[in-house]
Amino acid sequence: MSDTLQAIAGAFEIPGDLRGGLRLGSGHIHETWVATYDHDGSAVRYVHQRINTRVFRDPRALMRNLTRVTDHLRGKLATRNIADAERRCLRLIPTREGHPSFTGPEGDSWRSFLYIEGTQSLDAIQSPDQAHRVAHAFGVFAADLSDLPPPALATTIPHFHDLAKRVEALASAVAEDIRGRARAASREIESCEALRGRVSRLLTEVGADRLPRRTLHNDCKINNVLLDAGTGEALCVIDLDTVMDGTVLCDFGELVRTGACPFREDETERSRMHVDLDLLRALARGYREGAAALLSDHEIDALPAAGPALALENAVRFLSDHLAGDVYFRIHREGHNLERCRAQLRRVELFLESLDAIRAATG
Ligand code: GN1
Ligand code: MG
Repeated sequence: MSDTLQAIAGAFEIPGDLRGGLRLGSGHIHETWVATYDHDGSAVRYVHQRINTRVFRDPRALMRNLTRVTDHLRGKLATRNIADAERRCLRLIPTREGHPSFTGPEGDSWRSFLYIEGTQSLDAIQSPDQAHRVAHAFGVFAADLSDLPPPALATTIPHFHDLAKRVEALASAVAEDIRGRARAASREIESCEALRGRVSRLLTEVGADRLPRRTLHNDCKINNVLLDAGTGEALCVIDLDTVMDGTVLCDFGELVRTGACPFREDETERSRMHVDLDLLRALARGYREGAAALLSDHEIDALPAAGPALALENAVRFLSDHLAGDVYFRIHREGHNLERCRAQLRRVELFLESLDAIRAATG
């Protein structure tokens, strides 16, 4: 077991002794462990996470947001009289001093959650029914947060979904080219530019800059919902770090980028890349039904622009990070961020090619 884990285990309000821990590998940002504790002879599992403070510069503000959001969601569950409410909302475990996070020996920030047993998350959607469930969970999440009492949540990452700023950052990364990678990525750099023009026109058409701003999840990747491993029911929305002010395009865009394109985020085989309109239709129906009366006609009409916009935003971000030397997204091999970028650029093209069908599927 890692010494790191051993060192922080005692800091949290967790009864029993640490027995072991496993590193979870799929997130791009934080470092996550699942740890087992022996509590009077029974095994209880917790999640420990080292917060990436290069990405989240103010971990205290981040944790204040999380506390408010999970308290609010738990209040909603209480009014619904649901038997297994504990499996439907993340439970933060405070430190022994009563703080939501712990500063470790190296000055790093840690937080802990109760592990929700008997659940799984999906890296690929298998059926329209699954798509509907996942999207519905994010829709309900948005509706539930629509009456979060003021003040507004802290902005955990400034300009997170600001495409113009992301494009500017790419231009700087190209100009600086600190790893000498720009030449070999010239095709992708050009594609980003060309697609940016088309996506911007689409965003103007749907009046994206006039969309209402709401408290939204902002990172609705399909694997950010836990499903019951037995019944497949969508139980709990996770990864609440970017819950803050946003527009419906950010939520729905991430949903369709990850849920309607049934291939890996870093797929390299072009023939596998396609958009599944049945899945997209199910995602739209699920999100709209979950959000119920929340969305205005303007927001619903804007949904077709979401996929192209968010796929492009991610392409630009992956490419910038590739050029900057892979300092933001965790990579698993050389050139990984460039591969991710290419697969996002292909998503943008596919979405743009299917725009009429997408309009029909989201309306
Ligand atoms: C990151 O943390 P994770 O893996 O759910 C990123 C998202 C990107 C996504 C691309 C805080 O999400 O914005 O869309 O990777 N999160 C942050 O897969 O930057
Ligand atoms: Mg995330």
